[in-house]
Amino acid sequence: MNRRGVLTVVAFLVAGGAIGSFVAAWMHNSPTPITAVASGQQGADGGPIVDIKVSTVAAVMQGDHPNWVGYLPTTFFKVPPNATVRMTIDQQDTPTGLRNEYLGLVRGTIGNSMTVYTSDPSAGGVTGKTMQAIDPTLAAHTFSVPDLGVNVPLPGVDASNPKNTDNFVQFSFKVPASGIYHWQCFVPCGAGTLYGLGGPMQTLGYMDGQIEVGP
Ligand SMILES: [Cu+2]
Repeated sequence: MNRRGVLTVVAFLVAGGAIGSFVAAWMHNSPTPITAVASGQQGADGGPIVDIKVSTVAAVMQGDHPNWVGYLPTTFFKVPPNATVRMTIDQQDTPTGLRNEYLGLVRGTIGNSMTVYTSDPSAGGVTGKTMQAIDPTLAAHTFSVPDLGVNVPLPGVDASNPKNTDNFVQFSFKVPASGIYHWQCFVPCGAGTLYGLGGPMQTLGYMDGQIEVGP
């Protein structure tokens, strides 16, 4: 092979390597997760009880898509093995409604129930309402982990009631000893996209996330 042939081969190899490493870096790039906060309490099975607090908002107002609906601060969670994860979701969005009414049922949480508060329960002095289902047309989002059988419909705020700016939804669910579990919203809340299922509904960090179980 002449010198020119060798240089051509080398140029192809260098370009291929650069493209490959770019693709690998892009595919393996995931945001920093929220690390669940230890409560010091133990569940009935002896596993730790940990807390995760997130908000659902109509527009995230940051990043690449400030107008998209999303869970804040992120949808990536890290929790310890065999934990009972106690979620508190500050739900601030109005209803869109579910297409599949079955998802209006609370399933897979401790007691197959959730507790809904009209103000932050961590501030105290507020009594929650324990619920096992909501009217499917009133769902703003869901928190659903199909592999763990978890589905929680999050009631939308009442836009006609200026006092109802937040619904705080609290529930707990168990995770196994290890693994990565995908979670997502099942309300077609991606306004302006085909059937409401595009954009934020298809994108990790908005209406899709993952729960990493590990030490
Ligand atoms: Cu949603």
